[in-house]
Amino acid sequence: MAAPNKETLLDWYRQMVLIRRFEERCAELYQQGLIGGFLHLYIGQEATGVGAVAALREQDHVITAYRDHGIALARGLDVNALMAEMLGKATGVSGGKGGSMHLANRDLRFWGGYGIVGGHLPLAAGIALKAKYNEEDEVVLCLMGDGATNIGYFHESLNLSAVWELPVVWLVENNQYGMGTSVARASGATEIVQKAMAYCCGPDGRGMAVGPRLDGMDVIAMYDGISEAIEHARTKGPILVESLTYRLEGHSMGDPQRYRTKEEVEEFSAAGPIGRFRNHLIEKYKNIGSRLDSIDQEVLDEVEAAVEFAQNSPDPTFEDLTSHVYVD
Ligand SMILES: Cc1ncc(C[n+]2csc(CCOP(=O)(O)OP(=O)(O)O)c2C)c(N)n1
Ligand SMILES: [Mg+2]
Repeated sequence: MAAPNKETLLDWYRQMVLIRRFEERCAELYQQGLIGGFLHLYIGQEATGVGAVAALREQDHVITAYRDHGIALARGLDVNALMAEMLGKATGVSGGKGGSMHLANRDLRFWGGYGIVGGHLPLAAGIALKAKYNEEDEVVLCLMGDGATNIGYFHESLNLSAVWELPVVWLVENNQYGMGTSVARASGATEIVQKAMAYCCGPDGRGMAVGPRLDGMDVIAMYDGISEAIEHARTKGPILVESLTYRLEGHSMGDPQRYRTKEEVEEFSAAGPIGRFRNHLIEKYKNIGSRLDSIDQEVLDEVEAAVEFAQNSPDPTFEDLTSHVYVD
């Protein structure tokens, strides 16, 4: 695994800032009533998504839950088409019919966001089974929340991936809460990687690898850890990895957040992934400040252009809305 060079690091910085600004703008549009349904922000978790997705090769697959904007942006989906999807426009990545929780792009092998907690895990196992069956060199990265690890689908999917030695990286984004419930109140094991132990020790060494607990606020640590996990999945089979991260906003818009203190949020905010990476870059490269400032400005302009594109886009027609619903 080659160490990322300066341009790669700057690109990761750009991606993290893009996710942050894109979502801040989405929150405003939601409050103006221009985005409907639910809106779950990824703010605070950017380093996990950007570092993990950067480790994927073009032929690999990625799938996640409803907190999916950051993964979509990191996988390189078109910013205009993503914003258009948020606004339910015909030019959106899912034709305006999915919205925030159902971003996807088949060409980029991003199989989407899913609203049923744990519901996409069997799909991830299925994609991995297809790759294995066809002897294709492809790995599936399946992201999920800590809450999803208490769901039956989690255990069924982990079990099958171990039995069939599927090329899948199960990545738990432990942001410490599932809605308003802390991990300690909902999960028997609070070190979530330990749940892989139940599927680790099959005959002939077959089974799930108990992966590392990664610093999910450090994009480089995420890239390194997931790169190794992908190599493991390619050559040996499934692995469960945990990212320790934090959601800085509410579960979704309008969450009064009575389950945690302002001080706790402020503490994590001060050690947030973007500021931390910015400081790292400033320490590592002399005179990079102006480069970072211009990236910040370019991203702001890009997001504003995407909002304009989305607002000027047509709504889906009646025919659009009634297509892909029933088989003719
Ligand atoms: C099967 C199912 N049960 C309950 C819900 C309601 N629900 C939506 S999100 C959520 C919390 C999930 O938490 P976690 O997996 O940690 O993801 P996070 O929101 O923290 O990213 C719950 C219980 C649901 N969508 N699906
Ligand atoms: Mg969670």
